[in-house]
Amino acid sequence: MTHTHQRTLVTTALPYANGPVHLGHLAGVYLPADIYVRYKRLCGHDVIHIGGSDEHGVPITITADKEGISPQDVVDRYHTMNADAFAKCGISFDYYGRTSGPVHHETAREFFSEIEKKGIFVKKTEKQFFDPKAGRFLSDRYITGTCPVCKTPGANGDQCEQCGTHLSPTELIDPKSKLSDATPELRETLHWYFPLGRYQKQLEAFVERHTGDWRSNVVNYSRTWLNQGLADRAITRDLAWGISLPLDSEEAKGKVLYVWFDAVLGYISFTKEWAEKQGDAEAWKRYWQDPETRIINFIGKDNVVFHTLMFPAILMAWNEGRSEGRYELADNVPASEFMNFEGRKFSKSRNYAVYLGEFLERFPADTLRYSIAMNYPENKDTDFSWSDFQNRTNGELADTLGNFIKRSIDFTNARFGGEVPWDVPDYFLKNMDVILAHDTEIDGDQIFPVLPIDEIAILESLIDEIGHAYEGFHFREAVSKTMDIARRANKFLTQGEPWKKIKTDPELAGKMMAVSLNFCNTLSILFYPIIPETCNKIRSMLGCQTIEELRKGLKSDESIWDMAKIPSLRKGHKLLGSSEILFSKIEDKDIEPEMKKIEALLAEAEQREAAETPAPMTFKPEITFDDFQKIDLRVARVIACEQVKKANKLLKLQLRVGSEQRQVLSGIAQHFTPEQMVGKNVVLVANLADRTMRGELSQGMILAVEGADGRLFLLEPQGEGINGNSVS
Ligand code: B3M
Ligand code: ZN
Repeated sequence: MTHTHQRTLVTTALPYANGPVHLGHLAGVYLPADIYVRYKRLCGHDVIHIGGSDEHGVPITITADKEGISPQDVVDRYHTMNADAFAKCGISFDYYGRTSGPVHHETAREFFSEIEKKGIFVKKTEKQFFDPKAGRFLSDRYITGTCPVCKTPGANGDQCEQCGTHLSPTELIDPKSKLSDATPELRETLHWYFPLGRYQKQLEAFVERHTGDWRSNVVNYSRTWLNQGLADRAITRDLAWGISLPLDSEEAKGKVLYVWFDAVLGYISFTKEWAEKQGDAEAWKRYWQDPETRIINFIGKDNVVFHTLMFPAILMAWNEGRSEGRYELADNVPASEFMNFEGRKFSKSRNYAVYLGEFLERFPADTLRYSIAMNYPENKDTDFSWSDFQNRTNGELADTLGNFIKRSIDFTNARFGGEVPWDVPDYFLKNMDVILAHDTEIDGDQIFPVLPIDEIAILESLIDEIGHAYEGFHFREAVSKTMDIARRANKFLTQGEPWKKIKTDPELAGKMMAVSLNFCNTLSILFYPIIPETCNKIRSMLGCQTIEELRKGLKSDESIWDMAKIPSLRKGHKLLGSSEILFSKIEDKDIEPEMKKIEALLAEAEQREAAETPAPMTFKPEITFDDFQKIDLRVARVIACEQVKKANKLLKLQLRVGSEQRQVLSGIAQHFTPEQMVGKNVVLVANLADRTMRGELSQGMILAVEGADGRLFLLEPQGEGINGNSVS
């Protein structure tokens, strides 16, 4: 594994201070990042975790208007709420900043000035609605009117909620300002645009360089944008809330930076604030301007292009023509998929969410951290549920881990005077498989029970595997392998039955307890990234320092992680002498009110969906039966499939249609991999004129239907002996 001893800067997407963070945010971004940095700290690596609140943007001003308070009040409320919830959840930020703070305003303006000075921005005048009463330009969301499509009043400037049509505010009939009820006027306004296209080549090279080590979703989203060609993006807004432009000119008046332009720079501002707090104001440069540092941006999939294209482009613009003070680009952008809850997407606007702070008022953080880590949406959306939470807490945390630790400690306290009764040989933990599987002798004694060999792996290599999984951001793999070790330890104790052996062979029972206690110590290290509070409780019962105390006493490159591989509790080591229950079980009655609440939310959502009259159906003009008969639809089978080079939407399919073979190009590459396609039955329009796309011949098309959230479903006929037959 390369890189492991380098300096690492971890950032997490800055949640808008416009609402409480929910479990979906935690699962996709903050928990994995925290697990990662805790793992790195255990290893003794130089790592910091920088996060904070995104406190600008139009939705915050809308909330403020709705509640009749100032935007500052809104962000103060949610910044505090979210920082508290994260702290309660054990998310160990080295710094949690705010984009409304002075250091950030200064940093963002410095970037703007630098890019302005170099003449990189493009200025363009456009017509935009202006509220003459309020004296303000209006963003789309501030305009309402009658929908031009379904004629319903109260449509928004960007979309009609009644019929779902996407609108631009100028299309509304009888537009009104939401601020004052005035009829808005179109006025000319000037905006600064960032010419992303200027960095097209550099950005392509950047994405290319990381293809292979970045997740495929990250590469794919970025490529889709790159392939369309990068356009100019407006980076200023006519808005009263945000970072005003560092220009005195008349034309810059009343304008602020577009929220995404400033938000990504928050990572840098907050690192500066962190450095200041360390008493080493220049320290931030080690993390941002040293090629030896790895920068990792944890985000959700909806934020990918801002981090792989826009943020890097801003840094490229800064770096242009500079030999000093150059910023480094991210090494990895681990973007998560989404974690759903009880089968549905979290949605703040639809009020379908379980909020982190509220959750932690009822259940301990570690139970949540563990259950969510096991549901980490690495490559696909996952689903979390109350029953999942209950089962994992009761079965894995309480019955397996908790039970093993408590029995080991209680039995030692009761029968061995609270002391480790034996010196476990160093090689022991490393060679568990051999020892446990073969009833092998240690020091001449046949001591341990036989376990089936496939149940046991070599502990040291298992610990290394877990470390590799963390380094590769494979959190579910790491966590489940960690629980496997607890399972093995528990089995060792359960099947070894020292409580029986103590009557016939107390020395053997003592050896078994010494092994178990060292397992407890090992687990208190290995589980630390996932359930830190519990691990320190275990360590206290074992009479050991907390992980944080232990870290303080070590040199920076000494690895606590590696200490999990050796039995460090020697003979005579004194335990605390008492124990506590680590996880209380979750009874049905504990989660029943929560389930009821979810049911109510689901019912509400369904009602809302039913109430939203679907868009009026518009069908194509009538055709005759003879017209229909002209279309030759056939069942075909995909026998080979590949991605079309340089066309990330297109798959090239080879189809078997009865005795013939056809080649068809289909724009489904973002929905299906070539591997998924091979072997499928599809419906082929067999008599469509040939076409050439991207220099490749396409002989027909295959049928599919779009579902919710833009998902695509193929028509896949089922049945024996249907290949080549016509569909009618
Ligand atoms: N606040 C969007 C979001 O919360 C945005 C992220 C900023 S990261 C610099 O999804
Ligand atoms: Zn409408």
